[in-house]
Amino acid sequence: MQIAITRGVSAGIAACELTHVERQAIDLARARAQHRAYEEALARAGCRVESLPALDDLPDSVFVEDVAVVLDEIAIVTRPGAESRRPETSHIAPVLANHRRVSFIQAPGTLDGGDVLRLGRRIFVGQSGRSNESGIEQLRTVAWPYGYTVTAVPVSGCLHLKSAITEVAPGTVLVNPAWVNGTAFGHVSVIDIDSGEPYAANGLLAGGRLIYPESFPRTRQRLEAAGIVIEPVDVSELQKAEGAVTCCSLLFSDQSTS
Ligand code: CIR
Repeated sequence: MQIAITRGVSAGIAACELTHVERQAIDLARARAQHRAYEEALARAGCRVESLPALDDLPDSVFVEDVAVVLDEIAIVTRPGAESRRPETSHIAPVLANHRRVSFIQAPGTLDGGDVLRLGRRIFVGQSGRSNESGIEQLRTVAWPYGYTVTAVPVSGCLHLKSAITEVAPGTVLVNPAWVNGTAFGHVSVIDIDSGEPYAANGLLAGGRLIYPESFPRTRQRLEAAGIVIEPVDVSELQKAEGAVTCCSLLFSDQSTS
């Protein structure tokens, strides 16, 4: 059984951080409806969804992926690169403590969970505007005793590593080659996004299917041609906040039943 931790959309989402995206009005009611549908997609994929209440004074707090990295053995609460997001961490730490021993990234380290791609025992971390050398080194120190390698990967043109690459089937990654070099990830099969859909590399693998935005039909065709089963979701309002599908959950195995 997989657990998916989510958090409701903040009433303050209009004040979200934006780096590569122009600010547009976000329809809060629609964003919340889309988020509920996303939670339903996780439940259909067999996840037990732990839905946390919205934090209205923290605009980006729906993007729970960024505040922690959850391994089978330990949870690491991050120190997000955007200062406005750091108070989110004190809200997630006690929740994760119900599931894992918790450790913390300390200053001067910064790390966003959106930069952390785990492929089995190999962890790749984007050298983005949000995650720095100290944050990456601290993650390495915590994870290596459990047998994980941690490799820093250059990424450019996008917010996070997982804007540019995600795992879409076991051993298969979906890549935007304009933002990250797909050969940096060792022995994996690589599917390139359609170049007309630059934000299309972010999909969320859950329960053997891929939760994937409706807005990338051409890349979706490539995924389906590779035999990947798609669970489509409309996340258009969350995309205006520079979010995607991995960023709205923390997905990990329930160790109490395994
Ligand atoms: C931010 O800039 O932090 C938010 N507006 C978007 C975060 C999206 N997170 C993710 O893709 N992991």
